Amino acid sequence: MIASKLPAAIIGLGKTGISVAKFFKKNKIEFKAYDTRKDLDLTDGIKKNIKEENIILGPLENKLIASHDNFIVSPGVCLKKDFIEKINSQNKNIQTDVDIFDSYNRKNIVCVTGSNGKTSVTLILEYMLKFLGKKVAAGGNVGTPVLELLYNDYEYHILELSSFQLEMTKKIQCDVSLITNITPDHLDRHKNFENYKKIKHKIFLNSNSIVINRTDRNINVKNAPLHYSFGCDTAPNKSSFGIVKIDSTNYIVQGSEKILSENEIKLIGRHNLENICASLAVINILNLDLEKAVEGIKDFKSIQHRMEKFCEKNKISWINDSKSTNIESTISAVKSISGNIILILGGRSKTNNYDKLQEVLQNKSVFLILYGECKKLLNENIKIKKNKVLVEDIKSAVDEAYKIAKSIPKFDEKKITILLSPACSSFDMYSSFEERGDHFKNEVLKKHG
Ligand code: UMA
Repeated sequence: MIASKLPAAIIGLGKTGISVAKFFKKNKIEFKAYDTRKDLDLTDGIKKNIKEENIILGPLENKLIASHDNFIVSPGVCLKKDFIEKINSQNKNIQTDVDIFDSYNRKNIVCVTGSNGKTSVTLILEYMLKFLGKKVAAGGNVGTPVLELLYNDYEYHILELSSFQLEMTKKIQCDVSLITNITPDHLDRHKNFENYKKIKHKIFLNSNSIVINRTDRNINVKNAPLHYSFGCDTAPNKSSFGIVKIDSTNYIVQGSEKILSENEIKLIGRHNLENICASLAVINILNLDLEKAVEGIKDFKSIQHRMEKFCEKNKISWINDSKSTNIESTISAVKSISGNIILILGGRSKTNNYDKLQEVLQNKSVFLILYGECKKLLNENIKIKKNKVLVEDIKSAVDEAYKIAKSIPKFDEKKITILLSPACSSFDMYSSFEERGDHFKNEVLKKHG
């Protein structure tokens, strides 16, 4: 795994870096730990796993780089950083926690990536496998660093891998891999869409079999190994899954056979039907009990921060979809709701082009509340003339949303949904989308729950 007399260097002391330090400590591998943030608070997790004399904060100088052969880099560290260029120019070995996981040859590994829906598919798969009585764990971008999975004997490992994690990972051998969909995201880091697509496709490189979204033209697979497919259209054969609408009800089909109706599940939205299709394709390829997995998913409730209906009172439903940090994800959220929608958008913008979102909003009964760093940009770019308010923060957005909901005339029988689906990242005010979602839920429950 680490073949060198010099200590390894861990870069980044967030969740990933701490998990690598813990793993090295357990396996008696010498290391030093770096974080380029000079004022980093040494958390309990850091102090517990790393001796203070082995922690170096601030810029990573050439002299320090020369004292290591192996660098284990956290996903938040970008390839363009000058110290990464220096490490490469000194021909040192850069790897990730996923590479270390790979070197342990675990069995039954499913890798999931995609611009949207990857966490949902990961959690749905974990749930289905548990329902089937398997010992399973999910890790990676979903929140538990992959190395944490090595401390138990799991039968199945579901790894959610983001483009950040795939970028510097050399190899991940898996049984099944899956890309949910690809739309432009994180282009500030990955330079352009072509490069982003290439990074996502790395997930297929060492996979025994793959699951393809046949309706996404950004996913290209030549000479695919054994593959099954899913999509939001009809399913072409028995090894594929799709969605058909019959008498205004959506059904999941396997080939031509209806296997699940949207009315039988608790998850909201057509995009979640697609996520279930993708997961069932994996269950099928793994040769597991598909019928039982379908039964199991009927009880699966919403996932935190993803179309999470957490409060319903006085005919008003509150939904936390803080995980929607790009336009496509917010579009799916809005499309999945009927009736009056009070939509909270805002945060740190990733683009100047909101045309596609505007198009969808124009066909809906929607009130917009724009908050945060990019509220003015959104206001200029989403040209719905009325029903739009600008506020400073989430707290004011909650108050404003409630006021608007109350002002909708009683004779309007349509249901009212207040939806936080920001289409932007949370980094203007929060350290993560989870923190933003939790704040939103707290504000709502404090006042209106
Ligand atoms: N750091 C440096 N130098 C740099 C950049 C960062 O030293 O140039 C340091 C920071 O100061 C900080 C640490 O690195 O102390 C943070 O590391 P990190 O950003 O890699 O974050 P982790 O805490 O290790 O969490 C990462 C993922 N974060 C990112 O990819 C940004 C988590 O995904 C993931 O759950 C976790 O590993 C476990 O695998 C979060 C995420 O935001 C949910 N993902 C993005 C997304 O979903 O859009 C990709």
